Amino acid sequence: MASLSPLQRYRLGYEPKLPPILESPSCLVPHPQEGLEAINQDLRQQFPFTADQPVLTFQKGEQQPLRPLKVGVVLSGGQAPGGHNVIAGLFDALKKIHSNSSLIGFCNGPNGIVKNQSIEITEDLLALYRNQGGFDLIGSGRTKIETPEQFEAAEKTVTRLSLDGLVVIGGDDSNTNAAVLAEYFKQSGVKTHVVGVPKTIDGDLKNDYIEVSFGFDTACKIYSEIIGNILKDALSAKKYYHFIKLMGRSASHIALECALQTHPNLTLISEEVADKQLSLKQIVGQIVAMICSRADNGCHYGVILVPEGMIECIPEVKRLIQELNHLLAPVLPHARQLEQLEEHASQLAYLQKYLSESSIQCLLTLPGSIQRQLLLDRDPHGNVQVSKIETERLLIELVDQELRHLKLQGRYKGTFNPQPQFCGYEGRSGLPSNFDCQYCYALGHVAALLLKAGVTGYMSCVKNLTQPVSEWEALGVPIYRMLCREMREGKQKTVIQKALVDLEAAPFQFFAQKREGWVGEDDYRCPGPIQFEGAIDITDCCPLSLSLEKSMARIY
Ligand code: FBP
Repeated sequence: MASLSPLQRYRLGYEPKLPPILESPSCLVPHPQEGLEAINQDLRQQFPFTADQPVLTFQKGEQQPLRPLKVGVVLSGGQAPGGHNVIAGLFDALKKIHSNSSLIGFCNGPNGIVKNQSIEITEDLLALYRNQGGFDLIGSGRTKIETPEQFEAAEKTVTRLSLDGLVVIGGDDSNTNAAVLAEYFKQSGVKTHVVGVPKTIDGDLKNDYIEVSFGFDTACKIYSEIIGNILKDALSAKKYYHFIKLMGRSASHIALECALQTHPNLTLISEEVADKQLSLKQIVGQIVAMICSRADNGCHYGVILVPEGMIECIPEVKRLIQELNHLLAPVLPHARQLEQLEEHASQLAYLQKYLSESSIQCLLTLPGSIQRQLLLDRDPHGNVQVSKIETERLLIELVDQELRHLKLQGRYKGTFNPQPQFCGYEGRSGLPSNFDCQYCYALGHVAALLLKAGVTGYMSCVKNLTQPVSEWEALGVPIYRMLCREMREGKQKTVIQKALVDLEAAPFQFFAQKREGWVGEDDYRCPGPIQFEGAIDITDCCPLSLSLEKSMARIY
């Protein structure tokens, strides 16, 4: 464990509030308004043991004599602030169930389950991680348990450790994996029950039962602080255009929330790009139009937010990426042959033989540095690493070209000094906001209580999050109910569908009403750093987009 700053040390002592139903002895009962009619018949065959289960809610109950539980926990995927508090909530709830309960942490993600690498999480160890950011207590990883050998290895591990339960803290893929693992253990007669917890800063694990995934709130608050500061700097210096790329692999929830928090001059939303089928030229045209209209008013500065996943939503780039992924798959010889060609021009000539005319045209319009990223920066499956493409630099280069062109024609008289920025990893491991500390602590409790009740294949859920913690509701929801069949990489797969920004819903509609004003008005807003002490509407507030969804944003 590294040294702690005074604030980190202070936060160790923070006591997250719990909804009253999780404080007192409780029992689980089927949710009165939730029947089984929503069950998807196609999926039922894949989940014969865990399909027909009800949504569960909590009721006050009698304290029963209980036995100790031995539970494993794993962190899966990218970091999200609050992960340590899920573990703390789980640990504290297990100890309340029985003081001899124990918690085993699997190291470095699901691979720790496959390889049986684990540590016991004790009170002393956990005491150094309460309310802290990061996933460094046990680490995380992106391995998926999918092959028959991996399933067998997982079974061996949980059996050898004699686990009553396994808690999987992860995003859509990891929770799908949790449902499959629950079914596999049940079919194999293994006693270990599996419960999932919804995590991802991207905010795209969201449905009727999950109002927001944990980590989204803190990450957006960290990014919004940075953006607010940049806006102030832009307004003071009046000389730079900042192009800020924001994390969010598929959905633009982060970009939308940050735009609502800070009011930059232009925010691109991937879902709108996809919906309107905007070409790269049209997107560049929008930015150029904004810069020209501001220049007409004597403003040669501004801020533009760009979601990380947007590049894949631009129709012609999407087609190009799909063709490249197909062509450069490891089973084919092209990737190796391409790497052997030293000259970039020879690589382009090679590709010309295999890519469609429109994709070659698209590739040639991109700056050389982006072309190289598309061709060489690939994951082990041969796929383009979309999140690594520097979209902010791509836009800067294309906007610059267009402005030079307009200048030559005498249609633009401004100066364009661009600054690229990326808000990414710094948002994933910061000190969690009070909202995430409390939400995660409650999620950990719900996970423990679901395991105590002996159910499997469930997701820990907490709702009514725009209200004070005392009014939060706890639920156990069969993960199965969130699953669907979807085509991914040319194959039918069982997945939890990613929740993209809904262009009809209140957060986007509100943004759409306001954004025209933000182009010229400099209505910049500085949320400042996350506050842990002070007025509760500043310290404990939830994401603005969530408040808007529930139509109760007071801020505007
Ligand atoms: P999860 O969906 O696993 O929570 O991760 C999300 C994310 O932070 C994305 O926003 C980003 O594109 C990606 O992880 C980066 O992944 P990596 O850590 O592998 O660079």
